[in-house]
Parts: sequence; structure tokens; C-alpha cells
Amino acid sequence: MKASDLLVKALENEGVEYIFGIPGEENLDFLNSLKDSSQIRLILTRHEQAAGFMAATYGRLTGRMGVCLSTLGPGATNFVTAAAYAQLGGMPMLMISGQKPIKISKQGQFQVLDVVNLMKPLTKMSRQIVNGNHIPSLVREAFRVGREERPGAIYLELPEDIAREGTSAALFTASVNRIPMADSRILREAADRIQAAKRPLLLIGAGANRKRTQRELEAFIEATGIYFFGTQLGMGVVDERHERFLGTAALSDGDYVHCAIERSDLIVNVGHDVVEKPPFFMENGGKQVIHVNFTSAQVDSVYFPQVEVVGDIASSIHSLTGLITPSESWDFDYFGRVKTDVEKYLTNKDDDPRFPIVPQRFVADTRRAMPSSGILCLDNGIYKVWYARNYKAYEPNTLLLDNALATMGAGLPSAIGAKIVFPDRKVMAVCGDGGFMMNSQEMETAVRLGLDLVVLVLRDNAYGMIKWKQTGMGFDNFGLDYGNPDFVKYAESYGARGIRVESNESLLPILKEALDAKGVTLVELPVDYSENEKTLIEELEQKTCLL
Ligand SMILES: Cc1ncc(C[n+]2csc(CCOP(=O)(O)OP(=O)(O)O)c2C)c(N)n1
Ligand SMILES: [Mg+2]
Repeated sequence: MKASDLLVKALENEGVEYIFGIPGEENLDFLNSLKDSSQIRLILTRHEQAAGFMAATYGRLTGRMGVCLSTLGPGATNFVTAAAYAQLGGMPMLMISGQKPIKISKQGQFQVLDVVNLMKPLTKMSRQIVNGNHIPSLVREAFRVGREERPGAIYLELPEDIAREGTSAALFTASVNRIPMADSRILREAADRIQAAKRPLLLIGAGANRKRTQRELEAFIEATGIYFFGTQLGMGVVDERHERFLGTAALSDGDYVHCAIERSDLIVNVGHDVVEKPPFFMENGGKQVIHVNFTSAQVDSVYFPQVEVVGDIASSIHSLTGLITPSESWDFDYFGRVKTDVEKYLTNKDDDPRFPIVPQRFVADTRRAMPSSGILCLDNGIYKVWYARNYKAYEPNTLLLDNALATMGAGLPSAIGAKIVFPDRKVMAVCGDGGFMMNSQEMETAVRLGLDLVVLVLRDNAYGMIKWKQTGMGFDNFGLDYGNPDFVKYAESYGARGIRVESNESLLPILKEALDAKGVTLVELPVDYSENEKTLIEELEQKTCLL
């Protein structure tokens, strides 16, 4: 068998359904092998970075490896940001690139880069396939390492001449295994500390976003009545309409939810790690933190937990629920009052009538328009803070945002990836005018694939997030304004629909109609970002926590 055929067989053997990417001449053997696969579908994109974002999102949503393909040199370097996105975000993803022949080549160093080394700091494993007989073990390793907690990016390079070689190597099947459980003594220690605390709080972070963990966390909250808050990557793991939900720590400090965090003497941190923007800062001599995760805690000046419960998170939570009985020493009265306060302040501008529309209103209207299972895929800009703060996710993975690399440009590609994984669910990309333009060429991919997708573009004609920071630091407005294409015509030029929102009250009906429509609909929304300063800076600076 040809090595490229074996690589396709090995990927099929791992259950691969899609490969996102752009082939180059160095992948033509592989592409030809792929042609004959009845299992794997090639999703051709218009930029490798977007293919990487799609593959990473596939991995994020399914827990299986998302796979993407590029040529050597420039194609492979275009994967760099996507590799970082998957690696920091804990998303299982495999990148495969071509390379010039490694035995004899008459092309000198044309397009040749040491991509294997380039990818090393951005991946969990980066290897060149130097012999077709290594394909079965390398592919099995790639999938094992990529999916193992904490998941991340893998890079494999298949040189042209190796792809063409013959091989007779046999494939491996995955072993049967389970993630080890935490030690019973450390569980007891954690339970005792939670029991002895006065105001314990539960924090739900990225690592908690696993199917079994969701059920166990719900049971833990029901059994103990402990209040909870989330990080951005933990949103929706437990339905945020829950009466014990205090909010998402969209900022690290100074928001209403931080009144509760400050008053708490112990935080049970499930699945958060330092890759995310901190949901709060630990201080020496301050509150205790119990780290519950698959892996031990990376110590940082803002994070140094006193107790670590390392092992399968769902099993750990299950055990803790069994070990804890609601304690006499617990006092949740304050959290109850903070909850009332948070609800009041976070919803008071849900019906704000201004036009252009303020963030509180467009976040509320998107929530009203989206069904429970609908998936919002955010790009990166100031609106991410508003969505994280004000949007309540009812189900896991229904608000996909990137609070790890926090890259611009992933909104539309991740929405395409999400729609491919869940064709029957409503999917909406929410992008700033800056982030959207970083990968807007994927409108063509979405139209070509016949996806039903809504793309909400928030137009402030600026890199709004940086403007907000600039204002916050007391600097003059400089260097962040730009012009935009006519987004309606731009959408139409791709064969998509374009709608411009022209009044406050028309946003909700437009979103609802777009979500029910066939094909790709771009909704251009002019936004009024004065609230960034007014609420996120001035109001929060003036706020005082309840006594
Ligand atoms: C690839 C990349 N480049 C730059 C940044 C820094 N950055 C973060 S948000 C932002 C502005 C985003 O502008 P836009 O997409 O229009 O969203 P807005 O904040 O205006 O709503 C920039 C430049 C980044 N996070 N990622
Ligand atoms: Mg903008």
C-alpha cells in the first residue's frame, strides 16, 4: 500500500470524519488517497488559519481530534495561530502538512521551513513522518496524546517522497482505558475543608466542560446548595438560570460577582486553570482554593491552591457530593443578596431603546432570539466581555468564546465548525467588524457548503476593545479607527443575504427571521459602545459591595 493511503486508513481507523484545509502540490498523493475515502470528507477552506479554527472547534465540541491539512511552508505557517488557539484552549486538533522530498530533492530550499520545530512550543507533539512504516504508531500516538487531558494541538508532517513510498505496516487500535480517580484521602481532606468553611463557593471552569461532569456538578449543587459562578470557558456547564448561579467572572476583578468572591473563604475550583484570564486573584493569606482537575495546578502569582484533587473530575465531584453534608457553619445569606443585586444590574438595560444599539440590549436580544440549544460563536472584541457577563447559557457549549488565546478571526470559522458538528442546531457567529474581516473570506466556504448560518457583525468602525482599554488608561483616542465595506453588499457578493439593522426594535425580529432562514445571513448591526466606558469602567469603579 502507498504510505498516503495508509495515512488515510489510519485516520479512518481513528474515526475521523472531516479534514479541513487547503492542499498544496506536496499533498497531492495524500489528496488522491483521500478521494477514495467514503468516511472522511474534505472541507476546503479559503485560509489555513480558518481551517485550523474549524478543526479545533470540531475537537472542542466533540472531544475527538479535529483534523486539518495544509501544504508546506506558507500553508503550514498559516496554521500557527490555530495551533496556539487549540493548544491554549485545550482543544484536540491534528494538523497535517506536506513537505518537500526528504531523500532527494532538486528544489533546493524553496519553501522549505523547519515547521516541525516551529510547531514544538505550540503543540503537545510535533513530528515528521520519515518512513511509511511509522504511520500506524505515529497516528495512534497523535490521537492518544492530543485527546489526553489536557487536550491540545498535534503536528504531523508528511514529506512528498514518503507519501509515495510503499508500506505494509498494520494499524493499531486504541486501548481500553479510564482516567484515574483522585485518591480517597485527598477527597476527604477537601470535603472536610469545604464542610468547615463559612462561605464556600463553587467555580466552574473550562475543564468542567465534559458530559459526565455536568451531571455530577448539578447533583453537587442540588445536594449542598452551594452557590456557583463560572469562568468564560465554563459557561453553560450548569444551566445559568439556576437559583444558585451568581454570574460569570468576565472580568478578573471589580464586577458585581466579585463581591461574592471577596466574601468567600473557600473556593472549590472545578476545571479552571491559569490559561484562562483569571476569574479572581488569589492573595497570600487570603481565601483557600481547592483545585479539582484532571491535572495538577500550574502555580502562578495569582493562583496557588492549597489543596489539589487530581483525577477524573466527574468522579471527584461525585465523591465530594457523597462526603459532604450541608454544614451548620455555612452562611449563604450574603450570596443570596449578591445574586439579587447581580440580576438587577445585569438586566437593567436589556430593553434600552437607543440606536445604534448598546451592548446590554443586543446581548439580551440575541438571548431572546436563540433557542436553548442554539450555539453562539464569538470572535474576539469588547462584546465578548458583555456576552460573558450578561448572556446566560442554558446548555454546555452554547456560548463558544475563546478566553485562552483570545484571538481575533475565529468567530466565523468556529461557527462553520459548530454547524458541521450540529447541523440541526441554530448557530450564530458574533463578530466585531475587525475580527470578522480577519477571516471573512470563509463566507464563501459557508455558502458553498450550503450551511444555514447567521453572522452578526457589530459595526463600530474601530478596534473597539482596544479603544476601551485606551480610555480606561486615560489615553487620548488615537490609532484605532477604520472604515468598512458595505457589509450588506459584501454578503451579497458571496451569494449570502445581507441585512442592515436600522432601528432598535427591528433587531430581535431580524435575528429570529435570520435564524429560521435557509443559507447564510449576515446581519450588520451598528453599535453604540459608550456603555463600555460608562458601565464597565465608571459604574464598576463607583459600585460598592453590599454590607
Ligand atoms: C489576531 C489578533 N490581533 C489583535 C488582537 C488584539 N485585539 C483584541 S480585541 C481587538 C479589537 C477587536 O475589534 P473588533 O473585532 O472590531 O471588535 P470590537 O471590540 O470593536 O467590538 C484587538 C485589536 C487580538 N486579540 N487578536
Ligand atoms: Mg469593532
